[in-house]
Amino acid sequence: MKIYFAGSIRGGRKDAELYRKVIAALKEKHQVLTEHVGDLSLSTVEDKGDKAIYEQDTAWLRECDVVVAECTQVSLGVGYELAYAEAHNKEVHIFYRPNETQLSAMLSGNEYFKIHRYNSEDELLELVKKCGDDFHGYEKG
Ligand code: 6K6
Repeated sequence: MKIYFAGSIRGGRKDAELYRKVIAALKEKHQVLTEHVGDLSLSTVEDKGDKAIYEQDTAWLRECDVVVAECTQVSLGVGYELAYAEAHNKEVHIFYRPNETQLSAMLSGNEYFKIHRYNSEDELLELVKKCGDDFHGYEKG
Protein backbone atom coordinates (compact mmCIF):
# COMPACT_ATOMS: atom_id res chain seq x y z
CA MET A 1 0.00 0.00 0.00
CA LYS A 2 1.08 3.60 -0.42
CA ILE A 3 1.92 5.19 2.91
CA TYR A 4 2.27 8.91 3.64
CA PHE A 5 4.54 9.22 6.67
CA ALA A 6 4.23 12.57 8.49
CA GLY A 7 6.71 13.87 11.06
CA SER A 8 7.94 17.22 12.26
CA ILE A 9 10.35 19.20 10.07
CA ARG A 10 10.24 22.90 10.96
CA GLY A 11 8.54 21.97 14.23
CA GLY A 12 11.89 20.45 15.32
CA ARG A 13 14.04 17.52 14.19
CA LYS A 14 14.85 15.79 17.49
CA ASP A 15 12.97 12.62 16.44
CA ALA A 16 14.28 12.50 12.86
CA GLU A 17 16.29 9.32 13.49
CA LEU A 18 13.18 7.65 14.92
CA TYR A 19 11.20 8.68 11.81
CA ARG A 20 13.89 7.03 9.66
CA LYS A 21 13.46 3.75 11.56
CA VAL A 22 9.64 3.86 11.32
CA ILE A 23 9.89 4.48 7.57
CA ALA A 24 12.33 1.54 7.21
CA ALA A 25 9.90 -0.72 9.11
CA LEU A 26 6.97 0.36 6.91
CA LYS A 27 9.04 -0.18 3.76
CA GLU A 28 9.38 -3.90 4.50
CA LYS A 29 5.82 -4.35 3.20
CA HIS A 30 4.67 -1.04 1.77
CA GLN A 31 5.71 1.90 -0.37
CA VAL A 32 6.49 5.08 1.59
CA LEU A 33 5.91 8.26 -0.46
CA THR A 34 7.63 10.63 1.98
CA GLU A 35 10.99 9.06 2.78
CA HIS A 36 12.65 12.52 3.03
CA VAL A 37 10.90 13.11 6.40
CA GLY A 38 13.39 10.62 7.90
CA ASP A 39 16.39 12.10 6.11
CA LEU A 40 18.73 13.39 8.82
CA SER A 41 20.57 15.69 6.42
CA LEU A 42 17.36 17.42 5.30
CA SER A 43 17.55 21.20 5.50
CA THR A 44 14.60 22.92 7.13
CA VAL A 45 15.48 26.34 5.71
CA GLU A 46 16.99 26.00 2.27
CA ASP A 47 14.67 23.89 0.15
CA LYS A 48 12.88 23.61 -3.15
CA GLY A 49 10.33 26.32 -2.31
CA ASP A 50 7.35 26.19 0.01
CA LYS A 51 4.73 26.30 -2.76
CA ALA A 52 6.29 23.29 -4.49
CA ILE A 53 6.46 21.41 -1.17
CA TYR A 54 2.79 22.14 -0.45
CA GLU A 55 1.68 21.09 -3.96
CA GLN A 56 3.71 17.86 -3.87
CA ASP A 57 2.70 16.86 -0.34
CA THR A 58 -1.02 17.47 -0.85
CA ALA A 59 -0.87 15.48 -4.12
CA TRP A 60 0.77 12.59 -2.21
CA LEU A 61 -1.86 12.87 0.54
CA ARG A 62 -4.59 12.46 -2.09
CA GLU A 63 -2.70 9.56 -3.70
CA CYS A 64 -1.85 7.56 -0.56
CA ASP A 65 -3.87 4.72 1.01
CA VAL A 66 -2.83 5.30 4.62
CA VAL A 67 -1.30 8.16 6.65
CA VAL A 68 1.07 7.32 9.51
CA ALA A 69 2.12 10.24 11.75
CA GLU A 70 4.52 10.51 14.68
CA CYS A 71 3.20 13.41 16.77
CA THR A 72 5.43 13.63 19.86
CA GLN A 73 7.27 16.61 18.37
CA VAL A 74 4.53 19.19 17.85
CA SER A 75 4.30 20.40 14.24
CA LEU A 76 1.80 22.70 12.54
CA GLY A 77 2.52 21.02 9.21
CA VAL A 78 1.71 17.54 10.57
CA GLY A 79 -1.51 18.87 12.15
CA TYR A 80 -2.54 20.33 8.79
CA GLU A 81 -1.73 17.05 7.02
CA LEU A 82 -3.86 15.07 9.48
CA ALA A 83 -6.90 17.29 8.89
CA TYR A 84 -6.29 17.12 5.12
CA ALA A 85 -6.12 13.31 5.32
CA GLU A 86 -9.37 13.13 7.27
CA ALA A 87 -11.07 15.43 4.73
CA HIS A 88 -10.00 12.97 2.02
CA ASN A 89 -11.21 9.92 4.00
CA LYS A 90 -7.75 8.39 4.40
CA GLU A 91 -6.99 5.83 7.11
CA VAL A 92 -4.89 7.69 9.70
CA HIS A 93 -2.65 6.25 12.43
CA ILE A 94 -1.10 8.57 15.01
CA PHE A 95 1.77 7.52 17.29
CA TYR A 96 3.10 9.52 20.24
CA ARG A 97 4.89 9.26 23.62
CA PRO A 98 2.41 10.32 26.35
CA ASN A 99 5.26 10.80 28.84
CA GLU A 100 6.71 13.58 26.70
CA THR A 101 3.76 15.42 25.22
CA GLN A 102 0.06 16.02 25.67
CA LEU A 103 -1.54 15.29 22.35
CA SER A 104 -3.80 18.11 21.12
CA ALA A 105 -7.46 17.57 22.01
CA MET A 106 -8.18 18.22 18.32
CA LEU A 107 -6.51 14.87 17.64
CA SER A 108 -7.18 12.83 20.79
CA GLY A 109 -10.81 14.00 20.84
CA ASN A 110 -11.41 12.96 17.24
CA GLU A 111 -12.55 9.34 17.01
CA TYR A 112 -11.74 9.30 13.30
CA PHE A 113 -8.04 8.91 14.14
CA LYS A 114 -6.49 5.61 15.26
CA ILE A 115 -4.21 6.70 18.11
CA HIS A 116 -1.33 4.60 19.46
CA ARG A 117 0.68 5.46 22.58
CA TYR A 118 4.15 4.05 23.11
CA ASN A 119 7.08 4.56 25.47
CA SER A 120 10.15 3.03 23.84
CA GLU A 121 11.57 2.79 20.35
CA ASP A 122 11.23 -1.02 20.36
CA GLU A 123 7.59 -0.72 21.34
CA LEU A 124 6.98 1.81 18.55
CA LEU A 125 8.59 -0.33 15.85
CA GLU A 126 6.65 -3.39 16.95
CA LEU A 127 3.37 -1.41 16.96
CA VAL A 128 4.10 0.02 13.51
CA LYS A 129 4.78 -3.44 12.07
CA LYS A 130 1.61 -4.86 13.62
CA CYS A 131 -0.40 -1.91 12.34
CA GLY A 132 1.15 -2.27 8.88
CA ASP A 133 -0.13 -5.87 8.68
CA ASP A 134 -3.66 -4.69 9.46
CA PHE A 135 -4.04 -1.63 7.23
CA HIS A 136 -7.54 -1.66 5.80
CA GLY A 137 -7.56 -3.51 2.47
CA TYR A 138 -4.01 -4.85 2.84
CA GLU A 139 -3.60 -8.50 1.79
CA LYS A 140 -0.90 -10.15 3.90
CA GLY A 141 -0.19 -12.66 1.10
C1 6K6 B 1 14.00 19.52 1.44
C2 6K6 B 1 14.36 18.26 1.04
C3 6K6 B 1 13.37 17.46 1.38
O1 6K6 B 1 12.39 18.21 2.01
C4 6K6 B 1 12.79 19.47 2.03
C5 6K6 B 1 12.08 20.61 2.58
N1 6K6 B 1 10.91 20.49 3.35
C6 6K6 B 1 9.82 19.71 3.17
N2 6K6 B 1 9.74 18.78 2.20
C7 6K6 B 1 8.67 17.94 2.15
N3 6K6 B 1 7.66 17.95 3.03
C8 6K6 B 1 7.70 18.88 4.00
C9 6K6 B 1 8.75 19.81 4.10
N4 6K6 B 1 8.52 20.63 5.14
C10 6K6 B 1 7.35 20.21 5.68
N5 6K6 B 1 6.86 19.14 5.00
C11 6K6 B 1 5.66 18.35 5.34
O2 6K6 B 1 5.07 18.93 6.50
C12 6K6 B 1 6.05 16.91 5.70
O3 6K6 B 1 5.21 16.01 5.03
C13 6K6 B 1 5.90 16.80 7.22
O4 6K6 B 1 5.07 15.69 7.58
C14 6K6 B 1 5.27 18.11 7.67
C15 6K6 B 1 6.15 18.85 8.67
O5 6K6 B 1 5.66 20.14 8.91
P1 6K6 B 1 6.52 21.24 9.72
O6 6K6 B 1 5.52 22.32 10.02
O7 6K6 B 1 7.04 20.56 10.97
O8 6K6 B 1 7.63 21.66 8.82
